Amino acid sequence: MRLSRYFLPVLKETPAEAQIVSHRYMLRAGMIKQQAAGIYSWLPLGFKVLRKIENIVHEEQQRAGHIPLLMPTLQPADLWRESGRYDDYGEEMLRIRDRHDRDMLYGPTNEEMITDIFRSHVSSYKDLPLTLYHIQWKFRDEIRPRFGVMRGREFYMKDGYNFDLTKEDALHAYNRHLVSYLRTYERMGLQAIPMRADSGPIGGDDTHEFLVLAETGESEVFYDSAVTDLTFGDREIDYDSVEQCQGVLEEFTSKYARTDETHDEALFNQIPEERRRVARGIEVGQIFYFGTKYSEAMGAEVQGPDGKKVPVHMGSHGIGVSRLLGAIIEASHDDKGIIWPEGVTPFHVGIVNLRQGDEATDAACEQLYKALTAAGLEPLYDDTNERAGGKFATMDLIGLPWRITVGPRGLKNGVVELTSRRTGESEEMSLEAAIARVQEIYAPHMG
Ligand code: P5A
Repeated sequence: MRLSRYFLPVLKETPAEAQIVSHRYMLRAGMIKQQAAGIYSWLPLGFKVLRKIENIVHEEQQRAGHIPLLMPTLQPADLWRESGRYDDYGEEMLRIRDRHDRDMLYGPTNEEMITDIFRSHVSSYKDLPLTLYHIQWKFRDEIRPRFGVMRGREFYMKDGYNFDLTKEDALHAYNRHLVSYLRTYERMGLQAIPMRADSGPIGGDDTHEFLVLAETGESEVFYDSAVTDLTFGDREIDYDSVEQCQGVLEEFTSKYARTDETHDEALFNQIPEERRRVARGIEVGQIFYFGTKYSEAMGAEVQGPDGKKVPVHMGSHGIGVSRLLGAIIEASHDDKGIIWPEGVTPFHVGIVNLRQGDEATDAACEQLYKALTAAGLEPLYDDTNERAGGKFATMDLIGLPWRITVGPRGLKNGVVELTSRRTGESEEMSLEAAIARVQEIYAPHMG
């Protein structure tokens, strides 16, 4: 993309309403625009990152064997009357009446609707196990929407639902989700720690939240510092293997890590003092096992091997896709702006032309731009007439992890400069070497 033809409405001033760094940078970098409290337009740069995150979530869900579909944002109230949650959900539910006076709502989650789909089409245990998921907008009329996309009213969520014949099978689905979430967050450059949590209005006893440690996080968390040494890495997991998934779950959840809702001071105090941590975290996902709560209420039954009808065991699993943008920025920024991890960056590399209009410099930038594009990478070429300082400031703000700077002086010596946004370190090299280096950096992130 050439910056002169892009739509990147960066702000010079820091917007007064933004209290935390991710919100400030998302507004300043022209990624989002607030349209009403907790409701945002996603401007091109923000939309690009949202799509990258969404794609990683899709890939990892499907790797784990989960099947995508798409349910609507608007739902009939009657489904929620069946589960009993229409009244329970309270003020957070946005209730709408259509022209025929029918009660509708903007879905805050989809347990009821997916259960309805299931009971309409599945009647035998032979069709199990089954996990369906979608990535769709949700609405929760939060009492205090704040921190930009972090606590929105309209927000983008991946929500998945498993249907199993037995509790054991459903617990395997739970474990499988935990494993696939670990992998999903790591691909985004995030460490998200699974913590024992409280199930709230979704219900059930078994639940873990995934938290990214950040001072601005809304949740207070308590953990054994040993959990932060764990990484999923590039291990290959057979998601059908009960033992393997169980093994990973035990590895990642056997150390103490809890949110304030489930915190147990006596247990916490058994950890050696130097490893006890009290911190804050951002909840980027949550998984639940709730058994037959919805299937019994809504008549989602299958015929078992003995011919008898039984309600299915279910769980649900959510990832805060739009919230993740805020969480990643909270975890990765400096005082100049965002520092995107390679896995989610909106453009792979920025090209800064130090002397727009200089024939040799323009030609070298064009050559770079074309070669990077041909290699399947997406460069953002600042071909505007802005002075060099302004170009650098914009690149630093929008946070592309790599920048290639091209100027007449370097070109005379046959070099351009490759700079890491994270370390600030620069290296001079030939144009060809810079292209090869950027390709090499992104090789692990290309599909
Ligand atoms: C699991 C999927 C559920 O709703 N039902 C379907 C279950 N879980 S949850 O924990 O309530 O939400 C899942 C994730 O969505 C994100 N989230 C939000 N993001 C932005 N703004 C909000 N107001 C908001 N509320 C929830 C969180 O990341 C949460 O973990």
